Formats: sequence, C-alpha cells, structure tokens
Amino acid sequence: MAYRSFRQFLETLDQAGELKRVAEPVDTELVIAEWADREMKSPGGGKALLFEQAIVDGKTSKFPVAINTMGSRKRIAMALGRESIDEIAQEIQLILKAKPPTDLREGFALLKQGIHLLHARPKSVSSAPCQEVVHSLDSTFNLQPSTSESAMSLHDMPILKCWPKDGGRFITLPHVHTRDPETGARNVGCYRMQVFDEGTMAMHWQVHKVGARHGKRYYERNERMPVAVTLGGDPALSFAATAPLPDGLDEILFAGFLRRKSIEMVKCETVDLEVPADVDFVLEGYVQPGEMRPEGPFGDHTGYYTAVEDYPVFHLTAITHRRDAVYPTTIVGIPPMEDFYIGDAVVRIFLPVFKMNFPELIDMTLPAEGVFHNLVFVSIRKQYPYQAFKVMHGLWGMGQMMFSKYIVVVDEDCDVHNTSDVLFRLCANTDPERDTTVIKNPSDSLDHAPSEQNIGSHMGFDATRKLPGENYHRQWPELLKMTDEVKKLVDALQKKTR
Ligand SMILES: Cc1cc2nc3c(=O)[nH]c(=O)nc-3n(C[C@H](O)[C@H](O)[C@H](O)COP(=O)(O)O)c2cc1C
Ligand SMILES: [Mn+2]
Repeated sequence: MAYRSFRQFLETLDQAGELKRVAEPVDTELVIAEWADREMKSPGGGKALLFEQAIVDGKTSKFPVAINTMGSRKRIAMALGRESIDEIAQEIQLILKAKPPTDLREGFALLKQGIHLLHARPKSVSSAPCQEVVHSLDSTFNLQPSTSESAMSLHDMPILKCWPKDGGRFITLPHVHTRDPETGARNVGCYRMQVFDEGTMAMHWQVHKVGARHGKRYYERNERMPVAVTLGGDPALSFAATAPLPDGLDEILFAGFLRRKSIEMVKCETVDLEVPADVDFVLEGYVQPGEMRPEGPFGDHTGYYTAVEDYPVFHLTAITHRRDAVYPTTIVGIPPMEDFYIGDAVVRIFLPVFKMNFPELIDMTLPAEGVFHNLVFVSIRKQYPYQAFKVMHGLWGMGQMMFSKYIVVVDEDCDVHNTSDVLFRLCANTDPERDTTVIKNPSDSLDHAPSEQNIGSHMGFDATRKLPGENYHRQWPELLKMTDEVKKLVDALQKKTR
C-alpha cells in the first residue's frame, strides 16, 4: 500500500497499536532524544512516538515530532506497505529470475510484475501538498511567506539536539536530492544536517557517498550546486534514501517499486530540481563550490561522538511545507537503535541480489552490535577450498559492503541470526593463523578506530568446517546431533508430563 502522506502512515501505525501519542510538552533539546532512546531499547524496538507539543527554545512548535516510526520489524514492514519485508525480497527474486515464460501462468505472473515496475516510474505534477505553504528568502535573508501564513525560519522547525555534547541541532532523517551535472542522473541520500543559523546548515555527505560525488563534479566545473532536502511523505522515500543502492539506481524509482505506485514529483520553487509532491517539508537551496565549515561534534551511530570536521555548507533559499506537516526524525547512538531495523530490512530485501552474485550464499546478517559496518555474519554452502575467502573478498568489493570490518563465514547449518551459534562456530572451528585474513580497504568515515580516516584494515574469519586442500591434515570431527527418532520420543514424553 502506498501512503498519500506521512500522517496517513502515522494513522495506520496508530490503528495497529504501534504509536504512542505524547500530549505533554517535551523539549526538543535532549529530552525527546532520551525518551526515544528508552523506547528504541525496549523489547523488539518499542513503539513509534508522536510528540504533539515539541518545545523549541521555550515555545511550542507548530509541528509535532514523530520518531522511531520504523524502529521494529513490524513497523519497517508497515512503512513499506507489507506484512513482512520478506515479501519484497521475493518480488526482487522474481525479477532477477525472470526469463521468457514457458506457459500462460508464468506469462501472467511476469506481466503482473511488469505492471508493478511500470508503476515505479515517477510522474510529474504541477501542484503539490508540500507547497501548500511557501516561504522564500528575500534579499535581506529573511524567509518571507508568499501566502497568508506568518513568516517562518529553521528555528520554527522542531529539530532535535540529540546528545549533550552535540555541536547543535541536527536534522537526522533528511532526503537530500541532487543531480549529476554531467548525466542528469538523480540521487537521494540521507545525510544529516547541522543547523548553523537561519540560512545555513552543514551537508554531511561522506566522501564515499553519491551526494559527495555529485558535489565534486560541480566543484570541478565551479558551478553552484542546486540541492533540495525533503522530510516526511511516504516512508518508502526515507527507506530508499538510506538504502545503499548502487550509484545510478534512482531512489525515486526504487521507492515507487517498493510502494507499487508512482511517486508524483513537483518542480521546486527556487532551484531547478524536482521533489516528491507528498512530502511534509522541502528545504530548497544550494551548495557553493569550495565552501566548507566545521561540522559536529555529533553523537553518532558508532555509539561515540564524531569529531568536528569540515563539510560543505547548504544555503537555504526557500522552505515549503504542508499545512499539517509532521516533522520526522530519529536519533542514533549505542545500539540497538531505530537504524538497526532499517539496515536489517536492507539486508533482507537485497539478499536475492547477494545470492545472485554468490550462489553459495545461504543467509547474511549485520548484528546490531556491529552498527552496520563493523560486523557481518554470512552462511554458505561450501563446495571447494577457500570458498569462504572468495565470499569475503566479493563482499569487500560490493558498494558500501566495502566498509565491513569483520566478516565471519559459517556453514549453512549455522543460523546467522543466532549470535551465540555464530560465536560457538568461530571459537570451535578456527585456527587463527590459518583461518583469518587481513586486508586493506576503504573504512567508514565515522569509524574512529583506524589510525587514519577513511582507510583501514578489515579481517575475515573462515569458521566453516575445513575441506581437504585447506591445510587441515586431520579428520574433521562430527557435530553433535541427536537422532530425530529420540527427539520425537522426548517431545511426546514431555507433552505427557506437562
Ligand atoms: C539515520 C541515518 C543517518 C545517516 N546519516 C548519514 C550522514 O550524515 N552522512 C552520510 O554520508 N551517510 C549517512 N547515512 C547513510 C546513508 O544514508 C547511506 O549510506 C545511503 O545509502 C547513502 O546513499 P547514496 O549511496 O545515494 O549516497 C545515514 C543513514 C541513516 C539510516
Ligand atoms: Mn544513491
């Protein structure tokens, strides 16, 4: 199901008992964050929270704050309009496996899939809910309303200060829309933005991200870079903005595929870009080549504060919004947090793509403790010597998987979602010298452990049983397992005594 608005998604969460409304006034400085952190760390990810009276500098904001809306297996599936994320994985598998139909039934299945893909294509519209209220910047750098609504600035938005030593307020769930000036290809990435003042913010696209690559193209041409930042709308957009799609795969198309309905796009008021018509807020503006400013510190998803560093500056030229806009946000920190469920859904949705690249791959997960890039568990059906190493090197070469600090490969009979089982295999099945490899690769910009930023060493563990030809010259022992017969017998006996 496609949501017409972020509010409609919140109503759906509410009806499913997945939303807690907080009617009391709560401060956007630290207090909402602490409340949300407790909720995110409660069993299964807790509930989504809607703060109806968000306090900014002592005043109640016009806009409520929604947080933790995707922070559970159930809610991330609801965000993408499915009962379970696995339905999307199945759809992707169908597309990947599509071959000329051999009978009518297969033909219809393919046709249906084709229709869904057709619906993924964005449509242009001329009027949009996200432009119900328009404030554009005048020559005195004040945002002037072009409708009857009173003037507005960034300070009227309930933007959170998340952690005590943060350098300021940060927008944490922005969809940053840019274009490649050479090819015209669009990109949407979620890069946090620190508010400097009424008219400027930091643009935290890290060096490996597509926004940064687009930026570099503009800098080389010495051209001002148009940027549009949207907030809210169908949550499929937020998911697409965070998903590590291959460079060149259009997030708008992907969001349309996920929600099975075209995203309607409207032209911005002050920059030459299009944005989804249904979003809650649009911040229009530009990045000036070469202009950098210190950003941070920020309490990051690593569980530590990221130090101050120079990042490009975003200049605001207009704010447009829905009259009934809700401000969507999240916080990151020591895991588990809301972003774990986003990353988990990414792996599950793209498992068929990984499997296409690695036919031996059975399952894969990024445990919460590894905050995305630090730890990967993979199970494989091993057929030949050093196959575990082949899989590690393949993963280290794939998009943002390049950051994976530790990769542990286990046999297919080990459940990668059971960390205890994986650690048992790791400890029992490895000889450290023989079964590990240390390589050089780019590192996540936020990882504070490497001696230098953006580069580091990564380690792979082959915790599979060893085959002849893997320098193991003994008989590999058999894993303990009770017979099915005895298991059934004890099942029956226990039932009787209960
Ligand atoms: C809550 C959240 C905040 C994020 N903040 C940033 C950020 O500040 N900078 C960044 O480069 N990536 C950030 N990311 C990760 C990017 O959104 C992610 O790598 C995405 O795939 C980038 O898209 P791109 O490949 O189109 O550049 C964040 C992810 C999440 C879930
Ligand atoms: Mn992208």
